[in-house]
Amino acid sequence: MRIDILTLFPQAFQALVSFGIFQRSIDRKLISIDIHNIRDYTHDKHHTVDDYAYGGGAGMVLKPEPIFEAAESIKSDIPLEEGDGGLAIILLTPQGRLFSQQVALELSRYSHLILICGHYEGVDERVREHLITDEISIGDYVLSGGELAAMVVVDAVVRLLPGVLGSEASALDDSHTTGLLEYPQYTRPEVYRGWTVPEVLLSGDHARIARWRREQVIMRTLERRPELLDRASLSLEEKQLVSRLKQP
Ligand code: 6GU
Repeated sequence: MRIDILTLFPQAFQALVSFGIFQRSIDRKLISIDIHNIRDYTHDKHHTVDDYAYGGGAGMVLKPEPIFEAAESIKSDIPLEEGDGGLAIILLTPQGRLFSQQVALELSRYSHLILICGHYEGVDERVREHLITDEISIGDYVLSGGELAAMVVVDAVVRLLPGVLGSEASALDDSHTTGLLEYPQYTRPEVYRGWTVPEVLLSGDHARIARWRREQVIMRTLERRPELLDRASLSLEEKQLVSRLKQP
């Protein structure tokens, strides 16, 4: 997968690309991540990226030209055979659709993502109307810019790509991939400050362990995120467990 990020703050992405899984994935050519400074696509002496809003109001708006030119310059150097069906051009904005594991999975199927980080009061509407194919928000709160959101999206998507994680199983078991939260994990020591590991995990009885974990998954989800259970596909036994746990 090829990932291009358009931003006014390229330095913000140093942390992302120096992170272990990204560096490894880049070295192994599973992904390429290129960061582009929107300012480099301006033509005036002052490298102007924003301007006052037509109609007035507080705050500046990102100008369309540098964003279009940056995206078009990236598009023009993609090999033809990849085609356009493999490309998503995504604007990170609090007005976008809510990001989730489901959306991450959807994006992981593209061969090329262009992520555009919004800033200031907003982005000229013509960028939305004529350039981007998707708008994503990472949650109902306001960030100063789309950079952190872009990193969240890249992290969640890249770890789903084949070969990126050491063990393919680990992504499948993750919280939210199953639609439910993960069971509690323990490692050595068996007793820490007097706090013990649940006996069942030391029993060596794999069927019992599997049952305990499944119960924990359901109890945890019911306690913390009950709305997730309504959407999950549960076995009859699991549904019975939910009803039992729901009893006062
Ligand atoms: Cl994608 N951008 C900004 N600026 N704020 C956000 C966001 C994005 N997602 C949640 N809050």
